[in-house]
Amino acid sequence: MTAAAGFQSLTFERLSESEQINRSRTFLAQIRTRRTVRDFSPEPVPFELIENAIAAAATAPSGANQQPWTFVLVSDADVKQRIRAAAEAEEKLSYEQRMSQEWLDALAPLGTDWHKPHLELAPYLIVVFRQAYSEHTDPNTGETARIKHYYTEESVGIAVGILLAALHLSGLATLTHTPSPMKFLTEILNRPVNERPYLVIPVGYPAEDAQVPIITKKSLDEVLVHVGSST
Ligand code: IYR
Repeated sequence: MTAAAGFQSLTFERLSESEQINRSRTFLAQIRTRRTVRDFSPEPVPFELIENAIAAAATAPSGANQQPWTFVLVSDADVKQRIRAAAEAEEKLSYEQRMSQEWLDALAPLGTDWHKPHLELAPYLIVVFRQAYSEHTDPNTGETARIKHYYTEESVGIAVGILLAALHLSGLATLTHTPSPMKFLTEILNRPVNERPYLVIPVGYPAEDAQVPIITKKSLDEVLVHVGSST
């Protein structure tokens, strides 16, 4: 599969310090403008933007380089409609019966509820699956062996981070949607049992009147603990 075929010298572009600072500041400024969007326009999106973002995500580091991800790209209106209907059925139960008051209170500032029109409106849904393990069939004996995968949660999380950054830098809006339970995605998208639904990401342009909650991110002081001196 993906075993290293030995070693080769690293290709690494050493930048001048001023170029490093420039790139670092530019990226920070760009990524700071990312928002989770729930109001989408049905306007189509250039396909290459989606393909390139998924290709970028697929460069992520992963446990034993096993690349335990599958990105199912849905643009078919009928399939999007089925995903919306199934997600709303689960979410309605969650919001009305399964989620604790503490959870509902924590979510209240985001203004979410069980209605998920974006699952139909956004031109693309990227449904991310995590491969808990894989299978290899010996071409000679026909025997199938199960291959253990390592750190799949971390690996897919990193890939999704790159995916969201790539889509944002391409001028697109995304939503990280976690319907629960997500088993309906396996059924609708006909995925094998080793693939576990991880996240649904509607992608597109924001609606013209898109609203987002007024929220803040923690300051650097709150998230960065430095052991050592910063010189
Ligand atoms: N999965 C639900 C609820 C939800 C939960 C959390 I934690 C969020 O940050 C946002 C939503 C939904 O998608 O509405």
